[in-house]
Amino acid sequence: MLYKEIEDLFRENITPKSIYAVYDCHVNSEVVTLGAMSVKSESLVRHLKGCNRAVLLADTLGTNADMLIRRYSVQDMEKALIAQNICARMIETYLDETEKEISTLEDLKGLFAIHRYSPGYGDFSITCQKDILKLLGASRIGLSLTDGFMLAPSKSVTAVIGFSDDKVGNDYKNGIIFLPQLLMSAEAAKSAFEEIKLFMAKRGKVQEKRGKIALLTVKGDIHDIGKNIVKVLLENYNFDVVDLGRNVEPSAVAQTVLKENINLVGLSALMTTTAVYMEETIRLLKEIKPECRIMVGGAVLNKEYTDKIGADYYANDAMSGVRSANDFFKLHSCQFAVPDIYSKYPAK
Ligand code: B12
Repeated sequence: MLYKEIEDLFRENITPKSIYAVYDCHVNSEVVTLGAMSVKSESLVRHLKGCNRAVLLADTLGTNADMLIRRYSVQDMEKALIAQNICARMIETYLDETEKEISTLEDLKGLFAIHRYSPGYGDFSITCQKDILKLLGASRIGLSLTDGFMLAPSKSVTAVIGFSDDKVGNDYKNGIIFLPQLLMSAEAAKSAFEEIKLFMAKRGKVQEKRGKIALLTVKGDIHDIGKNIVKVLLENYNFDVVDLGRNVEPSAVAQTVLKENINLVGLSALMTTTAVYMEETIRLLKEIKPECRIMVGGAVLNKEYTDKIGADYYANDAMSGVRSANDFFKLHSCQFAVPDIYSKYPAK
């Protein structure tokens, strides 16, 4: 009863306001850029990876909420605590409503939202509130900052919402679906693409392949779940994938690359003990076909290590692999002549 009474009082007296804007989102290995704002934050980079658009938003319950809480704090501590709780719930509900409104924007049509992320989460510094408020012109809804970078009025929230065209990838990242569903959706998408290809072939519209890629798990390693996901996605994006399987000798990779005139190779390694064979494979490929580029992935790797062993692209998930392949084939015309030396590197 008391709860309801206080809640009604807040509903009658508060005037929630929100302000938001859509920006192009650029994410490199260290920095996220949204409009005129650049943020160096590992956790934000991880969160927004794969997003091409992002929304900055600020919501507030307004000054009356603070005033009522202050009044209760002086008169009755129990009521003050209930009021705090009601406001926390109200601002979350209001944020959800704002988010619904944002998802209908014409600029974001066909894109899927990643859950909102606020300054103070991970290493996304609260000092960034200053830039967010400035960019949004948030003084128009009465928002300002204290010296300690806290929002005033206090029942206010700023956040970033990333948008990308990869629904399944987003849901996996958000913990809504897990590995089995990821694999099932990859298979479902593959079947759908097969149907589309058949349909187009019947109508005489065979889609041209976007480039040939050799893909494999390196010598000594039999883990191929990740590699297979990468394969399905690359094929779905119309790349021609030559799958060499798992536990593949460096010389066998070299032979295929020369024989099929392949200029992009994807290597997977899941164990520290097999990462060394990744290095060996890269060394051999650079020796026999210097123009060949190598993208690598697998849970044990990181960018620092893969730079050291001479990889050209590092992908921590399958979609990043697709993006690397896109970048590569955009940059390079792949009409290289077939060299005649592949017979020198027979598979063992
Ligand atoms: C499933 C699994 C197995 C399965 C493999 C089945 C299969 N067909 O792949 C089985 C049971 C056979 C197995 C065996 C072994 N395993 Co195992 N295995 C795992 C496990 C649980 C999951 C790996 C996985 O599939 N992840 C899911 C996929 C989707 O993720 P991913 O491979 O990283 O791929 C993603 C990205 O990395 C990226 N990616 C990956 N490759 C590439 C390539 C390119 C080009 C690109 C662009 C992107 C990309 O995209 C993918 C999709 O987003 C891991 C533990 C873990 N949680 O990682 C241990 C793990 C990898 N296994 C391990 C070990 C030690 C072994 C064994 C040696 C155990 C044993 N004593 O027998 C053997 C290996 C035998 C051998 N010679 O290879 C260790 C490795 C430790 C280390 N740091 O070296 C791990 C880390 C477990 C542990 N914590 O100890 N394993």
